[in-house]
Amino acid sequence: MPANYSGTWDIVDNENFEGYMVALGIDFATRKIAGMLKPQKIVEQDGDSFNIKTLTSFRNYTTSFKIGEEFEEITKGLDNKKCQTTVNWDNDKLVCVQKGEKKNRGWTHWMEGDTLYLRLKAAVHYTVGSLCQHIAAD
Ligand code: VL7
Repeated sequence: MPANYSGTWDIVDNENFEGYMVALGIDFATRKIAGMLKPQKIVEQDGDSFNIKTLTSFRNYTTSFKIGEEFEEITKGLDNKKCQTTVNWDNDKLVCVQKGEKKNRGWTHWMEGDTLYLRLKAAVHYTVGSLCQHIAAD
């Protein structure tokens, strides 16, 4: 049985979000707005099938994938890039690789107790960790 990430999660803290956005080439004005946001995540999971929504008052972003199946991801409303994306299990961690223009791009989700974590990375020198809190299960 894989881990179950389903639920509604409120991000309570971001670490180096600015550095991650710089690595993606996001312009100054957009970074200032985005840096203030505390997105909410809604994860719908059916075994190895996922739908992850990241919601804010500014922009929303949705990804759907099946574990181990590469798909074309357009990071619309973020840095608007095309990636060949694959998500796999690493034990109970969700590990995403986003192949494309930016090197070393991807993210990892894991859970500790009632807390969901997300680390996003792009390029080599910039990482962002988002600390999220589990607020309600489906
Ligand atoms: C993606 C933001 C910053 C541009 C707008 C800010 C809007 C919210 O990849 C993500 O989640 C994965 C794992 O849960 C599933 O898709 C989150 C948000 C990172 C990157 C770029 C700033 C413009 C922020 C939509």
